[in-house]
Amino acid sequence: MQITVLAGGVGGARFTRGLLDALPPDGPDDPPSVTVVGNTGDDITLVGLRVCPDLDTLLYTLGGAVDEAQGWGRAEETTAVARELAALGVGPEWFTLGDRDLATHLARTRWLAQGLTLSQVTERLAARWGLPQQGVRLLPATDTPIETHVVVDDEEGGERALHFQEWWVRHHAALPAHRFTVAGLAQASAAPQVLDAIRSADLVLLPPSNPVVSIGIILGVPGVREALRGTRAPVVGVSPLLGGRPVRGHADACLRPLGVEVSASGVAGLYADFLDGWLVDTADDPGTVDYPSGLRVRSLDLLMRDQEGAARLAGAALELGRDLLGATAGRG
Ligand code: FO1
Repeated sequence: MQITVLAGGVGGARFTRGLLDALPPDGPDDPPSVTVVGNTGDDITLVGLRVCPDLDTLLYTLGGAVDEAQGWGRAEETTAVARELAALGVGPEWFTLGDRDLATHLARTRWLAQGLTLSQVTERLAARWGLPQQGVRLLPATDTPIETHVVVDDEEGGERALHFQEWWVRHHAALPAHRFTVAGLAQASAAPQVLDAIRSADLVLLPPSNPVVSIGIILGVPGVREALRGTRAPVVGVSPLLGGRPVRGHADACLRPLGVEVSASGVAGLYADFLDGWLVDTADDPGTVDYPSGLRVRSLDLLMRDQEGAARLAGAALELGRDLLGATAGRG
């Protein structure tokens, strides 16, 4: 079974790990294969190094090396280099690059400088973290460098653009965003295998990642939205909002500037042109909430409290996908 997942950072990584736990054991003739298309709009160049936070969160989480409490960065991390850089007054103090994490950025930057594409770099990093052995292929949404910027008020009554990470980490998304722009997106093309992974999938899944700055960026890569509209695979998503609130992060602060209702239904509307199934929390049960017509909505406890919870949620997404495939027609 070929499954393609469009993922952002922490929520996307935890869901994908749950998916691998929930998939039936490898059928000898049909080993599951999961292609994860990772958001690269969070990417930032710091102290001359290319940092890809969502790709690294996926690598570390699926590779069993993530700091579980934070959801990003390495377990057992140390910060000797970051402290030395701070003493030297180098690099923003609001974004900490741990010692082990730095090796990833040094290797990626070195390989990019040698002419490898981001896809090729990511393939090498995925091999180091044993993703192929799990039947997982990790692709950046595009090999073209892109960066999400957030337009906020400046002090003179005008506007200024912040790198997404500065808005998200330094300001905790508290500066009201007028809009989001993605430098480089217009010139970007989907990374090799991305569009094919969507078109030839048996199932496409959208984890509870941020619909604007994670999933939304992937959808903005030319060709992706058309591929989602055209794929024969059911497209099943998981609401990132429970009762109108994000579980973590600041999806609400991202939806408001777009004038999108901060709700499971509002987010479904953002995906309505390609979405077939939608998992929502019991607080947003379709019996009490209206959803776009034609959408198969199912409600359950959406919270991924731990790895087992993520597997349960991913299992529900798989089941909804199977029902949509008609494999078990007749079940409600
Ligand atoms: N998030 C923070 O809140 N503070 C940090 O200092 C920080 C550093 C960092 C370094 C590498 C990396 O891959 C991620 C890092 N993050 C940090 C998380 C990052 O902002 C988020 O993972 C995503 O970019 C948003 O989903």
